[in-house]
Formats: sequence, structure tokens, C-alpha cells
Amino acid sequence: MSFLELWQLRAEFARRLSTMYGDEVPAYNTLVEVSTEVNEDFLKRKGAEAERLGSISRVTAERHGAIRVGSPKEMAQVGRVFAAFGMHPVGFYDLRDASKSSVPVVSTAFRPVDRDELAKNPFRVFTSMLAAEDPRFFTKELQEQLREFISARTLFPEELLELADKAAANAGLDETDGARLLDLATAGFKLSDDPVDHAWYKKLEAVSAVASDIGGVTSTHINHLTPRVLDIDDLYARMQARGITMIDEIQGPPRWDGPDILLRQTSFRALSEDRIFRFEDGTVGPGELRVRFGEVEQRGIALTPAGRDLYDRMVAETDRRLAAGEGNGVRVDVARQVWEENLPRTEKELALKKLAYFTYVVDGDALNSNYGGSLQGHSASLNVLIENGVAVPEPIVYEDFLPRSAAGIFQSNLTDEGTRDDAQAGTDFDISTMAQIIGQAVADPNELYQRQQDDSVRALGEALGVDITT
Ligand code: OOG
Ligand code: NI
Repeated sequence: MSFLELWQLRAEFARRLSTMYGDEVPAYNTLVEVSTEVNEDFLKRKGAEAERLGSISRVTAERHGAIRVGSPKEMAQVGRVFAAFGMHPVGFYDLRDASKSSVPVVSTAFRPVDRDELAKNPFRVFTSMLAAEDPRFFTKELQEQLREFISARTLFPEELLELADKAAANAGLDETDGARLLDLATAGFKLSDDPVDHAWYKKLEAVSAVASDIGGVTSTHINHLTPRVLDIDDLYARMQARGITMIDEIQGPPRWDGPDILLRQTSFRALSEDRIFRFEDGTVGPGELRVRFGEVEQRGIALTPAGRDLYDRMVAETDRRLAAGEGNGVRVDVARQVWEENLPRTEKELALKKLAYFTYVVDGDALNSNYGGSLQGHSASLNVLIENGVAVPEPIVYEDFLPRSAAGIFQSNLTDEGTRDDAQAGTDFDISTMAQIIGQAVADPNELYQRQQDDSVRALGEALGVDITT
């Protein structure tokens, strides 16, 4: 009997969720179809350069999911399930203040952390936990009712959690156990047909549509599943041409002539879905909910903390100019102007200024012409080697999320702003509270990128037989 490694389980898990979500939300299949066309055409247009930020086979299979849970206990359980697929918590996002609408959640992303694991299958899931005890959103009475409702439900059966632990402990499972794990894990994220308690759902929805989606139903489900494209502007135009209304803008960095950084995302609005309700008079019957939508993304280069500071300043400058009525009022046009004024236009300059993360390869011709073929006995600085072309930077792709875009994505799909009482003090959460809740360390994304870059610089030094200073 063959043994399934974590990455094989992860790849199959992503495929199964994709099939299930496509059955639940058929517009998702259209999005995947158009994404595939966009990527194929981009490859035809650009040739080998098209794969600079990821091989076409990786990008075609690449998805991120979004799910939402209701309590620390559920968060810990979902962490055990994802560990069975080699997906670990990375990064902390506090969306409670990132948006003017009511988004009472704190989040992390479960994903593979090693470069070769990402290359085998990069599936990641943005996972949000309801901050059910935050008094800015929930009264004492509602906190109590939420606690009761959520603690009475079971998202994941014990058999799933035990199989998941076994997979994580043994770095995989045999075929029989693997098949059972995949069945149970996929079912854990299926939209339930249990009747939704109408009064309870509406009560929570008045506070926040995110709260009702999480705490108003008896199970969790995929909120969206996002394919990756190599040209998001092309995707946006093609979806519009098919008559699918997209949100007004692409979130994150603008399109411009220089290197793509971080993450650009866009989505189409949540669609009405039929659900069964139990109404106030005791009758059970059909109704509609509008919470799930389709999202697509384009990924760029990961920024160092200095690069991220620059990014945040550019976003703030874009906001300032828009508020001052400068430009034509179109955010992406104003942002493009700000980018052109502030961001280096080449990857080489980004590397020299230490604004983004790269791995390095040797250019043999440059080595011959600059050093007669050998650097041995010298010491060299990385910047000199980048400058004279001996060390060629290759971008490290951003594998994480952006809080402002995430809040924007949540918000663009809410019909109502909900309520938040800012006079109250919020409950404290940070990356270490999140680690305690999940019961696993939560990695700092920058440390992961930095380690990749350091490993590559060390290997470069070994290949050249020198000590490289940075
Ligand atoms: C998660 C929103 C965040 C993204 O791509 O930034 C997200 C959610 O709606 O649950 O998925
Ligand atoms: Ni998303």
C-alpha cells in the first residue's frame, strides 16, 4: 500500500475543496476557467519571463481559501486539521480596526512554510476567528448567547482530529487513512443544509454580517476560494466582458511599469444562495443568504520591513492626495503616480536598496569579465556583486496577505456596515495570543523570507568560494 506524504494530501485536499466549492458556487468555475485562459495567454505573450514569479504548473493549481471559526477551541481544532496537510500558521492580522465596517475577527493564514513545500503545492487558507468577547461589537448578553451557541456545536468529528494528528506525527498516512482523512476534512468545510435559525441570524447580522456568517449557523464553510493569475487587469476586463460585475477596484498596489510587489486582489460581489431557515413562527422554509463570493489574486515580490514601510507610506500618500482632491479621484491612477515617484523601477534596484527579498544565482559571464572567472581569496559585498552583475537577484514571491485588502474584501461584500461602539476598549490580541490559542507557534512571515534569502546568499558564497558580506 502506498504512503501519502503531507504535500500529496495537501494537493488532493485543495483539489477536492475546489470541486466541492465549484458545485456550491458555480460562478467560481467561471472564474477558474477565465483565470486559466489569462495565464495561458500571458505565457504565450511573455515566454519564459512569465514564470519569473512562479512556474505555470504551480500557479495553475494555486488557490487560497478563506474560512471563519467562532472560538479559540475551534481555532485550535482547525489548526490540527491543517497540520495534517503540512499547513502551519503564519502571520497575525487584526481586522477589527482595519475597516470602518464591523469586522469583529482576528486572523492568521495556514500555509506551507518551506520553499520546496510551496513549490510542490502552495495551498493556503486565511482563517479568521470571531472576537466574540470584544465589547465594542457585542453586549454582555450577546457574548453569553454566542458562547452558548458556539460551544454547543461540533465543527470537526473526533475521528478527523485523531487522523489529522496521526498524519502530522508521521508526516503522512497510508492510503486507507489518507482517503478517510480527505473525506472527513473536505466534509468539514461543506455548506450545511441544517435549517438556519432566522431570528438568531438576524440578531447577529444587525451587529455584523461577518458575525452572523460565523456564529449564526451550526457549521463552518468555505467563504471563498481564490485562484491566482499572472495578469489581474486582463482577468478583470474578461470577467466584466462576460457580464459578471466585479467590485469597483483592484485592491492593493496599482498596475505600473515597474516590478509587481506584494499582492493585488479583486472579487465579484456575493451572490444570493438558497438556504433553509427555521422562522420565528416555527415553520421551516426556503430563504436566501448573500455571503459567499469569488476572488482572484496576482502575487508579486515580498518586501522587507523597510520595503513595507515604504509601501505603507505610499498608500498613505495616495489616500492624502485623494482626500485633497488631487488626481482624477480614481485611486489606482493616483497610486500609479505615487509609485512612479517613489518605488525603484527594477528588481536590481529593489535588491540594492534592500527593499525586497531575493534569492541569488551566479552569472558566469559577469564573473569572467569582472574577476577573470574566480573570486577566490577575495571578500565581496553582496551589493558590489549585484551591481556588477555577478549575483543575479530572483524574486521571492509574497506568500501572505494584506490586512487592508482583507478588510476591503470583507467590507465590499457587506450590505450593511453593522455597529461598533468605539467608546469601549477592545480585547487584546497579538501574534503570541494567537499562538496560545492555536497551540502552535505562529511564524513571522518576514523571518521566513529572510531565512530563504540568507540561505541563498550563503550558497552563493560557497559557489564562489568567498565570504559575502551583506
Ligand atoms: C477573509 C478575507 C481575507 C484575503 O484574500 O485577503 C482574504 C474572509 O473573507 O473570510 O481572504
Ligand atoms: Ni481571500
